[in-house]
Amino acid sequence: MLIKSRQNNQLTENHVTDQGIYRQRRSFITSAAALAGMAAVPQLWLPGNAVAGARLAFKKTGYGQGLKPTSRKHITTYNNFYEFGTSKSAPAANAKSLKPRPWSVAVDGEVEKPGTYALEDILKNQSLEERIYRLRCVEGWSMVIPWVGFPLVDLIKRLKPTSKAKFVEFQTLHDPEQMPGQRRTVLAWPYTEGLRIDEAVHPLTLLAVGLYGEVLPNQNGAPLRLVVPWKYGFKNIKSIVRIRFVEKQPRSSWQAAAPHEYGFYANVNPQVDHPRWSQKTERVIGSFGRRKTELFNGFAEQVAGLYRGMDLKKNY
Ligand SMILES: Nc1nc2c(c(=O)[nH]1)N[C@H]1C(S)=C(S)[C@@H](COP(=O)(O)O)O[C@H]1N2
Ligand SMILES: [Mo]
Repeated sequence: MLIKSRQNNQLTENHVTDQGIYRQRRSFITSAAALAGMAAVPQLWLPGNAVAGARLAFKKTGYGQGLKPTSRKHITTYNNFYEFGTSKSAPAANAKSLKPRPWSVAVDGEVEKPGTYALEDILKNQSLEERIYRLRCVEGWSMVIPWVGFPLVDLIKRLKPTSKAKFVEFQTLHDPEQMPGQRRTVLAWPYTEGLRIDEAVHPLTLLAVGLYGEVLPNQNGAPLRLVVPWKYGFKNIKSIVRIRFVEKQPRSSWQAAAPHEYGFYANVNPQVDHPRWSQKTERVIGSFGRRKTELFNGFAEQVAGLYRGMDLKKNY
């Protein structure tokens, strides 16, 4: 995959500083590892003041190797993030007011290690990887995004949910100062999503902190957002500040807004239409034409077992 380098006129002082320090630190890590006679472990470089555009260290994976990533331009300017307005261009235009650092995530509910975790602590010793996944929006379009993140299960294991934890609920920041779109009640804020616990610990499920090898731009859900590649885009909740382990199925913001249109499961399924439009095909952002939508967005082999015996038309 080609990572387009940032043009000089787009570089801010912060970028230069971050990247300079990053390079120094990288060479230090590499030589220290060499001294110790070990292979260099991919290290995370995400200091408290990292800004969008700072490079991340990550390992490549085989996920999505055959897919052609959508351009960085499209990924970062064609967004759904209603906290910054309801048009596709609004998040890129308005998300500068979000301050993704310092950041913390509150963890509560049915869990042995509740508490408020600083982003740095969540990411400490956590190796990052790149996975290329197709994001299929329920509105009928898709794009291919090279995410940088880590499996949600890594965090869940550290938090130790109790046996009563059957679901995980996620919430986005609620702060109209930083998120001016929240002054209008287009959705019930904070944006809320949920997964069944077995979906949450599935190895495909990611927490993303970057894309195209760099710290997440605000409009894509900085500093931490969920990516569940076999579900419609709206499950991929952005800018997460709270994770709750619960016994009962949470109600997502979209379910609350229009329960007949948006279900809890929201699995990508060309055979189950949205009440107002077909889900059989999708428009590919950044190119002409459409493609056939795949069951579970192409991951049927890996996830169909989670839904064995369930009526997918009822559990949409
Ligand atoms: N907090 C929050 N998360 C959100 C949304 C939102 O409006 N608010 N939109 C969702 C929808 S509908 C989609 S398609 C994806 C889009 O992610 P992207 O802009 O990074 O491509 O984010 C999802 N996560
Ligand atoms: Mo979406």
